[in-house]
Amino acid sequence: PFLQNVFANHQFLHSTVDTQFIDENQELFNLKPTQNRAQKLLHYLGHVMVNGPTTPIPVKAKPSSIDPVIPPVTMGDPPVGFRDVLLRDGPEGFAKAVRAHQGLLLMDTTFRDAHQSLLATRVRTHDLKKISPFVSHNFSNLFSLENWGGATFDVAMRFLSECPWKRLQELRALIPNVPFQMLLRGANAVGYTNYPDNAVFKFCEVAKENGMDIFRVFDSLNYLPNMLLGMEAAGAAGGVVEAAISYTGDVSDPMRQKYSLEYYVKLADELVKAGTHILCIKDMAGLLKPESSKLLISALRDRFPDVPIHVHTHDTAGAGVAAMLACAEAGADVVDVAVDSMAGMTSQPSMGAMVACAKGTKLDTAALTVFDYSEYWEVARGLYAPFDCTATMKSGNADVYENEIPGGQYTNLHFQAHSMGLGNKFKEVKKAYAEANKLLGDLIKVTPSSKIVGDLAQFMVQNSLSRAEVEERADELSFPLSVVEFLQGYIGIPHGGFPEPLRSKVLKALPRIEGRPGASLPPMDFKALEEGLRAAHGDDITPEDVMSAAMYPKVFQEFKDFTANFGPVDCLSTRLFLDGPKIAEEFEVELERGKILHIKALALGDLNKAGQREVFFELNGQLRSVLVKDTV
Ligand code: 3PY
Ligand code: ZN
Repeated sequence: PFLQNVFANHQFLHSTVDTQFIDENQELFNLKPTQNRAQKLLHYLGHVMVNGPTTPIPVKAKPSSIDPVIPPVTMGDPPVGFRDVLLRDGPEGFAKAVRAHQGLLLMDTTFRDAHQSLLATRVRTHDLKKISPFVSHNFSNLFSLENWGGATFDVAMRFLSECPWKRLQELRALIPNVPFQMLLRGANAVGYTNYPDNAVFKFCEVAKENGMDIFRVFDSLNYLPNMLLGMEAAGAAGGVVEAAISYTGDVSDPMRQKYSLEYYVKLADELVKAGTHILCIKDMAGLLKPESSKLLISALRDRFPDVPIHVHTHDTAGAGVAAMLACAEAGADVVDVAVDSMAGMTSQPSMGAMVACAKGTKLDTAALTVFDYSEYWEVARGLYAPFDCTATMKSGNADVYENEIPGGQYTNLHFQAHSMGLGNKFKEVKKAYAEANKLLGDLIKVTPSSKIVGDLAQFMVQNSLSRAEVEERADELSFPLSVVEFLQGYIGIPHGGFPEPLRSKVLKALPRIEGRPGASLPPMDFKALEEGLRAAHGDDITPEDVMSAAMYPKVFQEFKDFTANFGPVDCLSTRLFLDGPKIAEEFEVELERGKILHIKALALGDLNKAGQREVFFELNGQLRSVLVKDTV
């Protein structure tokens, strides 16, 4: 590499080389990082070849050996999109333009919720980037592309060993014209628990600086003070505020009065009063039916004629397209879909189906090149076979109207139940989930309240406890910590208050938080956090890193340690990342634009006395080897 740098040097090639040459061309010595990164990646590949992937694999399946074909993209700048409107007119002008738009607008969830629901959130930046220019050129009439937040922040670092901020930056550079949308868990930001207020504000500020546009803000209990905090944080950052009411129950069922039409309209009143730019109904479990959609959305439309309404759902029962069409007919401006090959079941309803159903009506979505996009994802999805829920889940299920389990959690619980090897376990868990929900007072169930109900359900199944038994023996049972903390008030106050006498029986003398949990948390000291990170990981800590550590201190540290050891694994193709190369396979890895490594896997050595294997590669024509401990 040193000689390559020398020979590529313009002055070396074209002028006299004297002793000044070295002084003036210090970049010739920029060798170590590249060499280090390359060697570290060989170490990673060797490790995967010997021990299998570092990320846990829920399904015994290999990534497909077929690479997705990237559909051609026209030359030149992408067409003008809604992001151009947003940049020109600001959030209020953007909201006006959305409201004034003729026809139905779509948000594409393929980059976030669809794979969170179907593929355990495992889709990597590598595969998102490849299709991004196509999205920018062919989907400029999307309302937005949901590509960040929710579980993706945590999973990027924890399981994919990649930086979530880098994903955002790279996608932003490739898609300048379509608004980006993220899911913000209100006072829980992108985590599972309440953070100090200044952490939520700072998080939104850094997200906006990195290219985020629209912040869908929800709270897992629809607890208004938490929602207002998230909305303020997103608004102060200059983002579009999309306050989301999490939907549960059934407004068309007179027997389900806890979450009635009045309840939703009253909450919407508060959110509109607080200045939300867009109002969202977040149907995380896919409970909206055509009739309830009509009732709810027309009530909101009548009450707020000027506020854009956006509806999110999951297709778990299979009625997603019907429900979203009913929402649109009742006056919703935007509905959520995922591209066909990443749609259905616990994901969003199909984009292609929605486009076709709306075509030629007043809801027409205008031409979208869905089929090429779907083809890409159909093949790309095969790379994620080790995480694909369809390995065990063969269809959706209308029993979701009874258990009300959110899409992503439905898939997770299904995986878990099947990994226990008992065919009927899932049925039992679902029944227990519904019972646990009743025990806790019939909650809104979405991250993290859904995890609390899920934990209680698992606890009931493991200990063969019925709802009546839990109620009776509440003062002597060792409940999961998440349940105890919920009852203490750690995530806020549920609609209708805490369940009694259960709460008193469980908590006894334990402290209770009054009001909004974040209000009693001391502010986070970012300066001290940054200094600690510099001491631990060196000086190249960025403001984005500080936010990652603020959200997930341990996960961030493990991610940094992993990268120090194994290099930038996000540069590897998904097959290499998950499965490593085959012997004699030759491939290229682009470390950064123009910096390409040519690698060939040569051989796997025998086990030595220290329990290691030597793995041999050719790197840019030179023989290299790494020693890997065999832990299998
Ligand atoms: C999340 O919080 O990640 C969700 O997708 C909730 O629906
Ligand atoms: Zn969702």
